[in-house]
Amino acid sequence: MAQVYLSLGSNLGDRRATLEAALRALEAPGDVRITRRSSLYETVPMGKTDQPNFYNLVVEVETALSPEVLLDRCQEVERALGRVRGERWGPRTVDVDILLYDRDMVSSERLIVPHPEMLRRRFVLEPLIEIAPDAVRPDGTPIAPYLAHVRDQAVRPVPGP
Ligand code: GSY
Repeated sequence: MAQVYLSLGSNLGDRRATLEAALRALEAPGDVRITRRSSLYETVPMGKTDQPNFYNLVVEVETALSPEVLLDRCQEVERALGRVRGERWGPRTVDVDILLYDRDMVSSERLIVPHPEMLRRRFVLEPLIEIAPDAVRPDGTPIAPYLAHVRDQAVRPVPGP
């Protein structure tokens, strides 16, 4: 079993309900099990800024799936919940990204792990460090100190339902 961190984000429709549905759709007995989940954060959009705020969270999963097959699962969930791959940085019903897959490095046409943008994004680092304060990059470098460089990006925990 591999230990994997996934980042989820939504900025269209009922963002909380969409993320809950995505988490349910990701899990399947014997191949993906969510072992930890972060709080929900409301975050200011990065990239294209004139779009609604996102809700973001990070989950830790245990999986028997290879990175590529896990990517297939993530993309199936995005499609099932209505994401149409259009504008690159535009609004999306749900986005599911693989951040870390054990301490493996993956570089294929479809997938790069660790996620190449993760260390520059507070909407990823804040929830990741909440659930995995000791997370490291494949070379063993701790990830938590990177948070200090992105504190200017606005994120706030969303109060419970
Ligand atoms: O890559 C994920 C989609 N995305 C997000 C996001 O999830 N949250 C925030 N705050 N900005 C984003 N820009 C993009 S693209």
